[in-house]
Amino acid sequence: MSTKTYAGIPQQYAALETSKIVLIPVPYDGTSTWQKGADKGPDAFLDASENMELYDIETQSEVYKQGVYLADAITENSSPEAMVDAVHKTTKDYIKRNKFVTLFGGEHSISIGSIRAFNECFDNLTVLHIDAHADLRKEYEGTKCNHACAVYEASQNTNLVQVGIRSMDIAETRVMDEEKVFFAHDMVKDEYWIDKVIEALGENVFITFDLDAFDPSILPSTGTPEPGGLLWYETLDFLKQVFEEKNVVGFDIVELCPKEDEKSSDFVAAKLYYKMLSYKFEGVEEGDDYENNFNISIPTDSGKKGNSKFNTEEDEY
Ligand SMILES: [Mn+2]
Repeated sequence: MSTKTYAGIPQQYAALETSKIVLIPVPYDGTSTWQKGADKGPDAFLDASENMELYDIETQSEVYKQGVYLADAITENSSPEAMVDAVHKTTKDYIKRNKFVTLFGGEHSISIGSIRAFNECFDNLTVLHIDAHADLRKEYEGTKCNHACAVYEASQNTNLVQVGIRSMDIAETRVMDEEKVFFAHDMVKDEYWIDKVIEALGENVFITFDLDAFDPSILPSTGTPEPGGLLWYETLDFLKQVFEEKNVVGFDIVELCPKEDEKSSDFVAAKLYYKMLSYKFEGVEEGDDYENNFNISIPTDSGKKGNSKFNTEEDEY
């Protein structure tokens, strides 16, 4: 077993039993269509994280002390479907261990598995999809598990809210719910876009963050960059409000495609991840218990609301 820890944090903050947070790397790049290299994303992200300072000035916190367990990377790549199944199973396992589960890709197809797991574990799930691309194709190049299909399933069975979109195929307009899509060209002219997005979200929110949502000027190292994206501080403002006002149940970050001579993108990804954790655990003491409340609405035998700790009867996986 590797002794490597997330961001090089001391082992005492990295054990599975005591960590509130789990990080699952998914170095998968099986279906990307243009620039390859998203499989190198997790390692570049982890390297940058090790070189990052771990005191967050804004929240005055050191969120790593809540415990971050670095799970074994998911390396299943025999087919896109097998990879999605592996992500789904592993994600669900850690949710059931009462962890705050996060994933780092890999290309966006990994999110089909993570969203499926969260949707099974949390009621009325909203998927907040931050991306340059709509990713609403039902099938692409012979599989439903292509990166271009990342949120099609979510569009059918969750409250899908899409933010930062500026590239799509005309066929996707038939699937898209325009009421819940925030196009980049509208956002730039609307000072209230953050409030409007938050209004569209339900209580339980899973965030899937494709790094190409950022403007290529601040994050060029991604497979399919698109001009006109989000900048750093507006993204943080937005995320901070989402974490404050909603119950964010987990998140994934995907599509870092690192380049040897361009390290700043790796650091943007590392910092984004750490910021999201810092917002999630703002005001939580190290010694406080963490309860992810998965499936809390499923009645127990006594008819009361279930406590996730005792809600393991559907362990068929
Ligand atoms: Mn994208």
